[in-house]
Amino acid sequence: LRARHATGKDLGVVGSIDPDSDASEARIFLIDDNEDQASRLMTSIGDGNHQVIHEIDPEVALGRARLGDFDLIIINLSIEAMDPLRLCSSIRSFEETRLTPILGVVRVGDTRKLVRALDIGVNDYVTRPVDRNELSARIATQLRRKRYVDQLRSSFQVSLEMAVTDQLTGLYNRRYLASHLSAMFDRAFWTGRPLAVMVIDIDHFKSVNDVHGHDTGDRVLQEFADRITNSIRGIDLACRYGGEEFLIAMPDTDLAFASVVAERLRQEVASSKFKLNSGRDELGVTVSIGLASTEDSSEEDTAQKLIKRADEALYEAKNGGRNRVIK
Ligand code: GH3
Ligand code: MG
Ligand code: MG
Ligand code: MG
Repeated sequence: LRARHATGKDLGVVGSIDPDSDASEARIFLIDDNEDQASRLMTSIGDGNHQVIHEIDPEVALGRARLGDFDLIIINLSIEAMDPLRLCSSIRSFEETRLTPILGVVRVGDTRKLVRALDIGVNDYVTRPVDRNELSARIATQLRRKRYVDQLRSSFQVSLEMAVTDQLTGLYNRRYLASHLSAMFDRAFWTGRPLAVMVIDIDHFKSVNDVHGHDTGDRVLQEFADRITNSIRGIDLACRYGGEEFLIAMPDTDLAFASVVAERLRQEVASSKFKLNSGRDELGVTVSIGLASTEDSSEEDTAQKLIKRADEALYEAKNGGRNRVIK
């Protein structure tokens, strides 16, 4: 399954989650204000293909941790230049490092500090003197966990986007519109700033399918969706409302301005042909557009009624001969 977001971003293939995927070549950030201990640790970590970056100054480390995109942060819990627990809790609180595993290095017997560190969100620890094999094993475990969380987050993100996206065109789907239009409508009502709705239907689209085939029809829908995306603002919400019917909700837009946008889109579609089979053929397409806005809303108006009024205007545009905008 592939999906395109309204911005044209490719969402990629929805991957399966593999917690055992290769755990080598991680970026590890070591925060330790003791040069000798740090270099001993670096040698101990040194066997994997990991890239280890050491920072001796904890204050500087705070900034670097946020920017470094690290897979694991190892902190010497005996640092003196800063309270190590404050360092850990800061790293936990930053958005960029909220989920980055932290491995503490503690002195044997420093149980009180260890308990507090674990409480703050340090994921695991090793005691000094550090056993090389134990360190490797604990690093591997944290890296595996990190990869698992990353994969889980990105596939969740993809699922979320797919649930609100129309697969063919990459525009939002009707479900997304349903969940957002009421809020846009309410906001227009409370702010007193108009919300305009544009319903667009491709003219004689059935004959595009009949003459050129369903695949060509699909490509026309995709190109038309791209033209819509290029002609609206970031705050506008464009969705595929039905088969060859699209809806654009435009906040802070009165009927007069919506007409200008609609007329520009109608003309753009009518005047520049759609390219088929990589440019060898071209197809002329026209659209009919119906408009409505909250300017002429009464008290009992709703988002659904607003769409209905735009639909009625569209119906008029069709009856009037198509390739036109009616408000
Ligand atoms: P009108 O000017 O009155 O809108 O005529 P029309 O032919 O566009 O309208 P009609 O509702 O009769 O036909 C719409 C067609 O759109 C029929 C349907 O097969 C086609 N269609 C709907 N969804 C898709 C799709 O996802 N892909 C393709 N290729 N065609 C689709
Ligand atoms: Mg129709
Ligand atoms: Mg149509
Ligand atoms: Mg239709």
